[in-house]
Amino acid sequence: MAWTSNGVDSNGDLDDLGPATRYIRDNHYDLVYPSGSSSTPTPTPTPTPSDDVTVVNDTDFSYTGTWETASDPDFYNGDEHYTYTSGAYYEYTFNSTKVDVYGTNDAHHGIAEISIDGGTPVDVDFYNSSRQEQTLVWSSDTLSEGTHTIRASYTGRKNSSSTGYVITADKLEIYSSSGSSTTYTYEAEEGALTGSYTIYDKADASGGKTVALWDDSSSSITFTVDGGTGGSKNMDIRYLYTYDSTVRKFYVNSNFVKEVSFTQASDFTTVTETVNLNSDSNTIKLQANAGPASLDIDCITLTE
Ligand SMILES: [Ca+2]
Ligand SMILES: [Ca+2]
Repeated sequence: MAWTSNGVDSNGDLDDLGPATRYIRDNHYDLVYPSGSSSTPTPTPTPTPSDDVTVVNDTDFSYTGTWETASDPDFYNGDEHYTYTSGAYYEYTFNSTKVDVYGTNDAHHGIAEISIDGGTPVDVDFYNSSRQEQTLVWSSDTLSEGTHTIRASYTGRKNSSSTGYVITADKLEIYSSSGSSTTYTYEAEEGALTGSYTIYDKADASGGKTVALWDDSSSSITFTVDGGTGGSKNMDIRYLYTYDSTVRKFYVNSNFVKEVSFTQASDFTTVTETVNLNSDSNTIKLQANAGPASLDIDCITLTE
Protein backbone atom coordinates (compact mmCIF):
# COMPACT_ATOMS: atom_id res chain seq x y z
CA MET A 1 0.00 0.00 0.00
CA ALA A 2 1.52 3.25 -1.13
CA TRP A 3 0.20 5.49 1.61
CA THR A 4 0.75 3.71 4.88
CA SER A 5 3.15 6.41 6.01
CA ASN A 6 2.59 9.86 7.41
CA GLY A 7 -0.50 9.56 9.59
CA VAL A 8 -2.36 6.73 7.88
CA ASP A 9 -2.22 3.65 10.04
CA SER A 10 -1.58 0.08 8.90
CA ASN A 11 -5.28 -0.40 8.26
CA GLY A 12 -5.26 2.55 5.91
CA ASP A 13 -7.42 4.50 8.31
CA LEU A 14 -8.17 7.92 6.91
CA ASP A 15 -8.98 9.70 10.15
CA ASP A 16 -6.97 12.76 11.21
CA LEU A 17 -5.35 13.36 7.85
CA GLY A 18 -2.71 16.04 7.60
CA PRO A 19 -2.12 17.94 4.36
CA ALA A 20 0.76 15.70 3.31
CA THR A 21 -1.33 12.59 3.87
CA ARG A 22 -4.21 14.07 1.95
CA TYR A 23 -1.80 14.66 -0.91
CA ILE A 24 -0.72 11.01 -0.78
CA ARG A 25 -4.30 9.80 -0.50
CA ASP A 26 -5.46 11.92 -3.42
CA ASN A 27 -2.66 10.63 -5.62
CA HIS A 28 -3.39 7.06 -4.61
CA TYR A 29 -7.04 7.72 -5.36
CA ASP A 30 -6.20 8.79 -8.92
CA LEU A 31 -4.17 5.62 -9.39
CA VAL A 32 -6.93 3.36 -8.10
CA TYR A 33 -9.72 5.12 -9.97
CA PRO A 34 -8.12 6.46 -13.17
CA SER A 35 -11.45 6.65 -14.96
CA GLY A 36 -13.26 7.95 -11.90
CA SER A 37 -15.27 11.10 -11.90
CA SER A 38 -17.34 12.75 -9.25
CA SER A 39 -20.64 13.72 -10.68
CA THR A 40 -24.04 14.79 -9.49
CA PRO A 41 -25.95 11.62 -8.68
CA THR A 42 -29.36 11.04 -10.15
CA PRO A 43 -31.61 10.31 -7.16
CA THR A 44 -34.13 8.39 -9.25
CA PRO A 45 -34.07 4.62 -8.72
CA THR A 46 -34.56 2.49 -11.79
CA PRO A 47 -35.41 -0.98 -10.52
CA THR A 48 -34.69 -3.75 -12.97
CA PRO A 49 -36.55 -7.03 -12.67
CA SER A 50 -34.14 -9.94 -13.03
CA ASP A 51 -33.97 -13.66 -12.46
CA ASP A 52 -34.15 -14.64 -8.82
CA VAL A 53 -30.84 -16.38 -8.12
CA THR A 54 -29.97 -18.17 -4.91
CA VAL A 55 -26.27 -18.73 -4.29
CA VAL A 56 -25.37 -21.99 -2.54
CA ASN A 57 -21.88 -22.14 -1.08
CA ASP A 58 -19.76 -25.30 -1.32
CA THR A 59 -20.06 -25.80 2.45
CA ASP A 60 -23.71 -26.75 1.85
CA PHE A 61 -23.01 -29.48 -0.72
CA SER A 62 -23.18 -33.18 0.17
CA TYR A 63 -19.78 -34.82 -0.28
CA THR A 64 -18.85 -38.45 -0.90
CA GLY A 65 -15.26 -39.70 -0.92
CA THR A 66 -12.16 -37.68 -0.08
CA TRP A 67 -12.30 -33.89 -0.45
CA GLU A 68 -9.95 -31.20 0.78
CA THR A 69 -10.83 -27.62 1.66
CA ALA A 70 -9.03 -24.40 0.78
CA SER A 71 -9.34 -20.76 1.81
CA ASP A 72 -8.76 -17.76 -0.40
CA PRO A 73 -10.55 -14.39 -0.54
CA ASP A 74 -10.92 -14.90 -4.30
CA PHE A 75 -13.22 -17.87 -3.73
CA TYR A 76 -16.91 -17.25 -3.19
CA ASN A 77 -17.33 -16.85 0.59
CA GLY A 78 -13.55 -17.35 0.85
CA ASP A 79 -13.72 -21.14 0.73
CA GLU A 80 -13.65 -24.04 -1.67
CA HIS A 81 -13.61 -27.87 -1.79
CA TYR A 82 -11.37 -29.80 -4.17
CA THR A 83 -10.49 -33.41 -4.85
CA TYR A 84 -8.01 -35.52 -6.76
CA THR A 85 -9.29 -38.88 -5.52
CA SER A 86 -11.18 -41.64 -7.31
CA GLY A 87 -14.75 -42.11 -6.17
CA ALA A 88 -15.18 -38.52 -4.98
CA TYR A 89 -18.29 -36.60 -5.93
CA TYR A 90 -20.61 -33.95 -4.53
CA GLU A 91 -24.36 -33.64 -4.81
CA TYR A 92 -26.87 -30.92 -4.14
CA THR A 93 -30.66 -31.16 -4.33
CA PHE A 94 -32.69 -28.10 -5.22
CA ASN A 95 -36.16 -27.09 -6.34
CA SER A 96 -35.78 -24.96 -9.45
CA THR A 97 -35.46 -25.02 -13.20
CA LYS A 98 -31.82 -24.09 -13.74
CA VAL A 99 -28.43 -24.38 -12.04
CA ASP A 100 -25.04 -22.80 -12.79
CA VAL A 101 -21.84 -24.41 -11.46
CA TYR A 102 -18.83 -22.33 -10.38
CA GLY A 103 -15.30 -23.44 -9.49
CA THR A 104 -11.65 -22.57 -9.92
CA ASN A 105 -9.85 -23.45 -13.13
CA ASP A 106 -6.09 -23.94 -13.14
CA ALA A 107 -3.18 -25.46 -15.06
CA HIS A 108 -3.22 -28.68 -12.99
CA HIS A 109 -6.98 -29.23 -13.06
CA GLY A 110 -8.81 -32.03 -14.79
CA ILE A 111 -12.19 -33.04 -16.15
CA ALA A 112 -15.29 -33.67 -14.01
CA GLU A 113 -18.50 -35.38 -15.00
CA ILE A 114 -21.69 -33.50 -14.13
CA SER A 115 -25.14 -35.03 -14.26
CA ILE A 116 -28.69 -34.08 -13.30
CA ASP A 117 -31.00 -36.64 -11.67
CA GLY A 118 -28.73 -39.53 -12.62
CA GLY A 119 -28.90 -38.70 -16.33
CA THR A 120 -26.10 -39.02 -18.86
CA PRO A 121 -23.06 -37.13 -17.47
CA VAL A 122 -21.30 -34.43 -19.43
CA ASP A 123 -17.58 -33.64 -19.29
CA VAL A 124 -16.69 -30.33 -17.63
CA ASP A 125 -13.05 -29.25 -17.91
CA PHE A 126 -11.56 -27.30 -14.96
CA TYR A 127 -8.35 -26.57 -16.89
CA ASN A 128 -7.07 -23.08 -17.60
CA SER A 129 -3.45 -22.09 -18.26
CA SER A 130 -3.57 -19.79 -15.21
CA ARG A 131 -5.68 -19.84 -12.07
CA GLN A 132 -9.15 -18.38 -12.54
CA GLU A 133 -11.46 -18.33 -9.51
CA GLN A 134 -15.27 -18.24 -9.56
CA THR A 135 -15.44 -19.44 -13.15
CA LEU A 136 -18.81 -20.47 -14.54
CA VAL A 137 -17.86 -24.01 -15.58
CA TRP A 138 -21.27 -25.36 -16.52
CA SER A 139 -24.90 -24.28 -16.95
CA SER A 140 -27.79 -26.68 -17.01
CA ASP A 141 -30.45 -26.58 -19.67
CA THR A 142 -33.86 -25.45 -18.50
CA LEU A 143 -35.14 -28.21 -16.22
CA SER A 144 -38.68 -29.30 -15.48
CA GLU A 145 -40.44 -27.71 -12.50
CA GLY A 146 -39.67 -29.54 -9.27
CA THR A 147 -36.81 -31.10 -7.35
CA HIS A 148 -33.52 -32.03 -9.01
CA THR A 149 -30.16 -33.36 -7.86
CA ILE A 150 -26.90 -32.30 -9.46
CA ARG A 151 -23.83 -34.50 -9.11
CA ALA A 152 -20.23 -33.53 -10.00
CA SER A 153 -17.74 -36.43 -10.01
CA TYR A 154 -13.97 -36.83 -10.13
CA THR A 155 -12.96 -38.77 -13.26
CA GLY A 156 -9.16 -39.02 -13.22
CA ARG A 157 -9.23 -37.62 -16.73
CA LYS A 158 -7.69 -34.38 -18.06
CA ASN A 159 -6.96 -32.62 -21.31
CA SER A 160 -3.46 -32.93 -22.81
CA SER A 161 -2.38 -29.44 -21.68
CA SER A 162 -3.14 -30.03 -18.00
CA THR A 163 -0.58 -31.26 -15.50
CA GLY A 164 -3.12 -32.74 -13.06
CA TYR A 165 -6.61 -34.02 -12.35
CA VAL A 166 -8.00 -31.74 -9.61
CA ILE A 167 -11.64 -30.69 -9.71
CA THR A 168 -13.07 -27.93 -7.54
CA ALA A 169 -16.37 -26.91 -5.91
CA ASP A 170 -16.99 -23.25 -4.96
CA LYS A 171 -20.67 -22.39 -5.40
CA LEU A 172 -23.90 -23.09 -7.28
CA GLU A 173 -26.35 -20.52 -8.50
CA ILE A 174 -29.93 -21.78 -8.44
CA TYR A 175 -32.56 -19.96 -10.48
CA SER A 176 -36.02 -19.88 -9.02
CA SER A 177 -38.97 -21.01 -11.08
CA SER A 178 -40.27 -18.16 -13.17
CA GLY A 179 -42.89 -15.98 -11.55
CA SER A 180 -42.32 -17.23 -8.01
CA SER A 181 -40.76 -13.97 -6.86
CA THR A 182 -39.71 -10.57 -8.05
CA THR A 183 -36.27 -9.06 -7.78
CA TYR A 184 -35.38 -5.41 -8.11
CA THR A 185 -31.90 -3.97 -8.46
CA TYR A 186 -31.08 -0.41 -7.42
CA GLU A 187 -27.79 0.99 -8.65
CA ALA A 188 -25.53 2.72 -6.13
CA GLU A 189 -24.55 5.27 -8.77
CA GLU A 190 -28.19 6.31 -8.95
CA GLY A 191 -28.62 6.61 -5.18
CA ALA A 192 -28.47 9.85 -3.19
CA LEU A 193 -24.83 10.27 -2.19
CA THR A 194 -23.29 12.53 0.46
CA GLY A 195 -19.78 13.23 1.73
CA SER A 196 -16.70 11.75 0.03
CA TYR A 197 -17.41 9.42 -2.86
CA THR A 198 -16.47 8.74 -6.46
CA ILE A 199 -18.65 7.24 -9.15
CA TYR A 200 -16.45 5.33 -11.57
CA ASP A 201 -16.75 3.04 -14.56
CA LYS A 202 -16.10 -0.67 -14.07
CA ALA A 203 -16.77 -3.27 -16.74
CA ASP A 204 -18.14 -5.96 -14.43
CA ALA A 205 -20.24 -3.59 -12.32
CA SER A 206 -23.99 -3.75 -12.56
CA GLY A 207 -24.96 -0.87 -14.83
CA GLY A 208 -21.27 -0.41 -15.73
CA LYS A 209 -20.58 1.88 -12.75
CA THR A 210 -19.86 1.56 -9.06
CA VAL A 211 -19.43 3.99 -6.17
CA ALA A 212 -16.33 4.29 -3.99
CA LEU A 213 -17.74 5.50 -0.68
CA TRP A 214 -14.85 6.90 1.35
CA ASP A 215 -14.80 6.34 5.05
CA ASP A 216 -15.71 9.75 6.28
CA SER A 217 -18.50 10.18 8.81
CA SER A 218 -20.37 12.41 6.37
CA SER A 219 -20.35 9.77 3.60
CA SER A 220 -23.56 7.91 2.93
CA ILE A 221 -25.64 6.41 0.19
CA THR A 222 -29.43 6.34 0.28
CA PHE A 223 -31.57 4.19 -1.96
CA THR A 224 -35.26 4.97 -2.41
CA VAL A 225 -36.94 1.62 -2.94
CA ASP A 226 -40.40 0.29 -3.65
CA GLY A 227 -41.58 -1.87 -0.76
CA GLY A 228 -44.48 -3.32 -2.77
CA THR A 229 -47.04 -4.57 -0.28
CA GLY A 230 -44.46 -4.28 2.51
CA GLY A 231 -42.92 -6.87 4.80
CA SER A 232 -39.67 -8.78 4.94
CA LYS A 233 -37.34 -8.87 1.92
CA ASN A 234 -33.87 -10.20 1.26
CA MET A 235 -31.40 -7.48 0.40
CA ASP A 236 -28.14 -8.36 -1.38
CA ILE A 237 -25.49 -5.62 -1.26
CA ARG A 238 -22.93 -6.06 -4.08
CA TYR A 239 -19.52 -4.64 -3.18
CA LEU A 240 -15.73 -4.68 -3.47
CA TYR A 241 -13.38 -4.11 -0.55
CA THR A 242 -9.59 -4.37 -0.65
CA TYR A 243 -8.86 -4.31 3.10
CA ASP A 244 -9.61 -6.89 5.79
CA SER A 245 -13.09 -5.85 6.85
CA THR A 246 -15.20 -2.82 7.56
CA VAL A 247 -18.73 -1.94 8.63
CA ARG A 248 -21.38 0.46 7.43
CA LYS A 249 -24.35 1.58 9.52
CA PHE A 250 -27.58 0.39 7.96
CA TYR A 251 -30.80 2.41 8.27
CA VAL A 252 -34.31 1.72 6.98
CA ASN A 253 -36.60 4.75 6.81
CA SER A 254 -34.12 6.66 9.01
CA ASN A 255 -34.23 4.02 11.77
CA PHE A 256 -30.88 2.44 12.65
CA VAL A 257 -31.03 -1.34 12.09
CA LYS A 258 -27.50 -2.66 12.58
CA GLU A 259 -23.91 -2.43 11.44
CA VAL A 260 -23.36 -4.49 8.30
CA SER A 261 -19.94 -6.15 7.99
CA PHE A 262 -18.08 -6.27 4.69
CA THR A 263 -15.14 -8.66 4.39
CA GLN A 264 -12.30 -8.49 1.87
CA ALA A 265 -13.42 -9.12 -1.71
CA SER A 266 -11.20 -8.38 -4.69
CA ASP A 267 -14.01 -9.39 -7.06
CA PHE A 268 -17.58 -8.23 -6.65
CA THR A 269 -19.38 -10.23 -4.02
CA THR A 270 -22.58 -9.87 -2.02
CA VAL A 271 -23.58 -9.64 1.60
CA THR A 272 -27.20 -10.47 2.39
CA GLU A 273 -29.40 -8.80 4.99
CA THR A 274 -33.08 -9.04 5.81
CA VAL A 275 -34.99 -5.79 5.59
CA ASN A 276 -38.51 -4.99 6.76
CA LEU A 277 -40.16 -2.46 4.48
CA ASN A 278 -43.36 -0.47 4.56
CA SER A 279 -45.66 -0.65 1.57
CA ASP A 280 -44.74 1.70 -1.27
CA SER A 281 -41.76 4.03 -0.84
CA ASN A 282 -38.91 3.39 1.64
CA THR A 283 -35.36 4.59 2.12
CA ILE A 284 -32.38 2.32 2.76
CA LYS A 285 -29.21 4.11 3.87
CA LEU A 286 -25.64 2.89 4.31
CA GLN A 287 -23.56 5.30 6.40
CA ALA A 288 -19.77 5.31 6.66
CA ASN A 289 -18.23 4.60 10.03
CA ALA A 290 -14.81 4.49 11.64
CA GLY A 291 -12.57 2.06 9.81
CA PRO A 292 -10.35 1.59 6.77
CA ALA A 293 -10.71 3.34 3.45
CA SER A 294 -13.18 3.26 0.62
CA LEU A 295 -15.82 0.58 0.23
CA ASP A 296 -17.08 0.19 -3.33
CA ILE A 297 -20.82 -0.36 -3.47
CA ASP A 298 -22.24 -1.46 -6.82
CA CYS A 299 -25.94 -2.03 -6.20
CA ILE A 300 -28.53 -3.52 -3.89
CA THR A 301 -31.00 -6.18 -4.95
CA LEU A 302 -34.28 -6.74 -3.14
CA THR A 303 -36.13 -10.05 -3.40
CA GLU A 304 -39.72 -10.54 -2.28
CA1 LIG B 1 -17.13 -21.13 -1.67
CA1 LIG C 1 -23.72 -0.21 -10.26
